[in-house]
Amino acid sequence: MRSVAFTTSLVAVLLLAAPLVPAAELRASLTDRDLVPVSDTVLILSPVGESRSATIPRAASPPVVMDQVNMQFEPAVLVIPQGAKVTFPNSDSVAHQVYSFSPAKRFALGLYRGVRHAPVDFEQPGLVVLGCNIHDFMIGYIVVADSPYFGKTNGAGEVQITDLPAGTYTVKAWGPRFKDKEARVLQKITLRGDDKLTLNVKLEGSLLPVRGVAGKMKGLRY
Ligand SMILES: [Cu+2]
Repeated sequence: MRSVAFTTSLVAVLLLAAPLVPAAELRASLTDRDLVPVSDTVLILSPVGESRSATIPRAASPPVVMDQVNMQFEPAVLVIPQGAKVTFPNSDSVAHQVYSFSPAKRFALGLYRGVRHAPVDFEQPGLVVLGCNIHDFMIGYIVVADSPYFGKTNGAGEVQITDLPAGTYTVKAWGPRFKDKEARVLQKITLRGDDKLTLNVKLEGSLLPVRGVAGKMKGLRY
């Protein structure tokens, strides 16, 4: 009887403690070598070694949206976890024909307006470059992350990633200004408990000039 009572109270303590499990967070700020903020850039924290077991199980979640507005993909850069589904509604009055030839996901959606196609599965991590067969200038990016821990820099080049389990992570980045299609490994970090880590990263090497893929077409109307 004593052991049952002990077990019961231990369970109660664990339940009470559950909401208090510490989680770490990372704030990062990305600039180019001229200290210009690098926006619309995805940061992925991939657990390393034993830390991989900290990865939360893949849960079925509603499809993420990659819209088409004013003949641009919206958002221009979308980051999703591996296994996520994406819908590609067309909010324009003209029809689009969305496709990708990227190794991480080849697909093509027949010419359409509105919501006509079923969500697309993204099972392989990597970069998926989107185009439209009708409008060559349309370009969008889906980054399929090999980890549920990611974020995207805002206009000031800043990103915050919260609820990180303790562990060691490889920090990787990819954005439209990168010349490679592979995410660039920035560094390894180890987070304990409720660490709050700040990284100020100056991306070495040359990046494509700032113009903004979406910005290029600003003002164009049809
Ligand atoms: Cu189009």
